[in-house]
Amino acid sequence: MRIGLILGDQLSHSLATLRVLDPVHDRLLFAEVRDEATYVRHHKQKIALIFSAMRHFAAELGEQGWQVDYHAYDPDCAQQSLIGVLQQQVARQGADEVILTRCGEYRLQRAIDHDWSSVLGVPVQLCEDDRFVCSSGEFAAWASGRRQLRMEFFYREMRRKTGLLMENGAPLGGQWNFDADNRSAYDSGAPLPPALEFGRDSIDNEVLALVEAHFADHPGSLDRFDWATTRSQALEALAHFIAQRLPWFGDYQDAMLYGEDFLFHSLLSPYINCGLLTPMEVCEAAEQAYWRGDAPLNAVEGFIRQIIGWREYVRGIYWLCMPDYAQQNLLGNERALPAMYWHGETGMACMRESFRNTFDHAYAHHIQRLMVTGNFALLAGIRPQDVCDWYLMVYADAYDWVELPNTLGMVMHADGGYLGSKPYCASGNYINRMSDYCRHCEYSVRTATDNDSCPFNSLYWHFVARHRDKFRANPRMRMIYRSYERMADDKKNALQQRAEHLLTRLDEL
Ligand code: FAD
Ligand code: DLZ
Ligand code: SF4
Repeated sequence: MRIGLILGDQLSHSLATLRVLDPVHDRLLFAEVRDEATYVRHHKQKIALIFSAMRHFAAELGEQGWQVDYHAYDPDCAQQSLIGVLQQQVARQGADEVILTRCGEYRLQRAIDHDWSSVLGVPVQLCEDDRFVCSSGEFAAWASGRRQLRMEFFYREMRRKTGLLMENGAPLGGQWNFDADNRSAYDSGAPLPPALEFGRDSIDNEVLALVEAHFADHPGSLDRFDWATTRSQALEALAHFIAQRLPWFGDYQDAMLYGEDFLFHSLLSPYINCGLLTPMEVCEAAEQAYWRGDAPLNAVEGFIRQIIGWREYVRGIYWLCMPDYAQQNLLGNERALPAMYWHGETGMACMRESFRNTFDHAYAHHIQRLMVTGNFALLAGIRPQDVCDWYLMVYADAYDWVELPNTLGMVMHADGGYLGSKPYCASGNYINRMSDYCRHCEYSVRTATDNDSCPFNSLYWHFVARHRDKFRANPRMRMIYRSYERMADDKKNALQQRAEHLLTRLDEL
C-alpha cells in the first residue's frame, strides 16, 4: 500500500495525489508539526487557518471513503517534522511507496529531493501540481531568451491559454488591460460592503485554543479570526465577493481608507493558496458576473489579471530563479527592519493603519503592502531578506513562492528589475492621493524638510539621489530625475539632511 502525504497548502479535492491513489488500498496522511508551524513565526491566524482547514478537509476525505491518518499538533510528541511523522507512519502501515504533489516552497521541496526516499527506505513519487494555469516548465520556456520579463506579455499568453475574456482570439473590449480606469481614491461612489461572518464549529474552536496555548509568542491576535476554514465556507466567500465587491473592485483597487481594512478586495488569497479554492474557478466566477451584466469589464479584467497574470507570473519567476533569487540585494540595502514593524506603533498614520490591519487580520490589501509598508522599507533601505521574512510571517496568504518575488522583486527591487521594470517608490503625495490617511497623521504631507514633515517625502528624494546611477537612464524614471536635477542645491541639501536625520531614528517615527 501507498501513503499519500497531503500538505497544509494542498487542500483541494482536485489534488493530483488524490487522482493517483486508490481509496480502497492506499492511505492518506496529514501532519501538523512544529517544523512547519515555526520555520518562521507565522501570524497566529495563519496557523489557525491552516490547521483548521487541514482538519476539516481530512474529515471530508474520510466521509468520502478515504482511509485517513491525522497527526494533530502535540508539543510533547517526538515527531515534529513531516519526514519524522511520515517515517513513523511508513513503518506502522508497512507502506511501500509515498506519493506527494510537488510542494509550493523551495525549502521543503529541496529537502524532499535530497533525502526523503533514502530516510524512508521507500520510493517517494512526486506528482506535478496542476492547480496552476502555467507549469514551471511552460514558464521557463516562455522566459527563455528574454533579458527582462514583463508580466503584461505573460498575462496575454495566459488569456489566450485560458480563453478568459476572449472573443474570436481577441481580448474582450478591444484591450488587454483596463488599468487606466482603476486608479480612483474612495469617493463614496459605492457603499462599503458588509463583512461576511462564519459560524465556528468545534474543530475551529479547538484549533483556536491550541494556537493560543502553543503559539502565544507569534505575531498577531486571534480575536478577530474570521477566515473560512472549509471549502463550502470559501465558496460562500467567493459568492460574497462576486456579489458585493467585484463590481467596484476595479475602480477602488488602489484606494485606501482610514479604519477600513478590506474595501472592495476579495480576501480570497488565503483560500486560493491553501487549495480551498482553485484559481480557475475564481476567475470563471468573475467572468460569469461580467456576462450576466453584474460587473463591468474594468473590474473583471483587473481581477482576473491579478490571478492568471501576477499570481502565475510570480510563481514562474520563483521556480525559475530559486535558490539564488532569495539572496539578491542589488540595491545593497543593509539597514535593520524598524521595530514598528513588530509593535505597530508609529506617528505615521498610513503605516500605523497598515500594521493594525495586519496584526488584527493577518491581512493587508495590495496597496498597503506595496505602497505603504513596502515603499517605506524600500525608501529606508532595509535589508531585503529581513523584509521578506516579515511578509512571510504576518499574512495568512503568505507562502515563499508568492511572497518572495512580490517582496524581494516588486517591493525591494533587489533583483535588479528582473520582475518589474521600475521600483515602486513614492512620496507621501501618492499616499495622500489614494487615501485619507494624511488627515489622521501627526506629520504634514505638504512639507518635506520641517520637523513635522512627512517622512516619506524626504526619504523619497534620498532614495532617488542615492540610486541615481542605477535609475537615471530608466525611461520610466526620467521625469523624476529631471525634476531632481532642476531642484536648487539648498533644497537638495535640506532634503538630504532631513532624510539622514530620519534614517538615524527610524525606531522613533
Ligand atoms: P485581491 O486584491 O482581491 O486580488 C485578487 C487575487 O489576485 C488575490 O486573492 C491573489 O490571489 C491575486 N493577486 C493579486 N495581486 C497579486 C500579486 N502581486 N501576486 C500574486 N497574487 C496576486 N499574495 C499572496 O497571495 N501571498 C503573499 O504572501 C503575498 N505577499 C505579498 C507581499 C508584498 C510585499 C506585496 C506587495 C504583495 C504580496 N501579495 C501576496 C500580493 C497581494 O498583495 C495579495 O495577493 C493580496 O493583497 C491578497 O488579498 P486579496 O485576496 O483581497 O486580493
Ligand atoms: C503554513 C503551514 C503551517 C503553519 N503548518 C503546517 C503543518 O503543520 N503541516 C503541513 O503539512 N503544512 C503546514 N503549513 C503549510 C506548509 O508550510 C506548506 O505546505 C509548505 O511550505 C509547502 O508549500
Ligand atoms: Fe503617511 Fe506621510 Fe500621510 Fe502621514 S503624512 S499618513 S506619514 S503619507
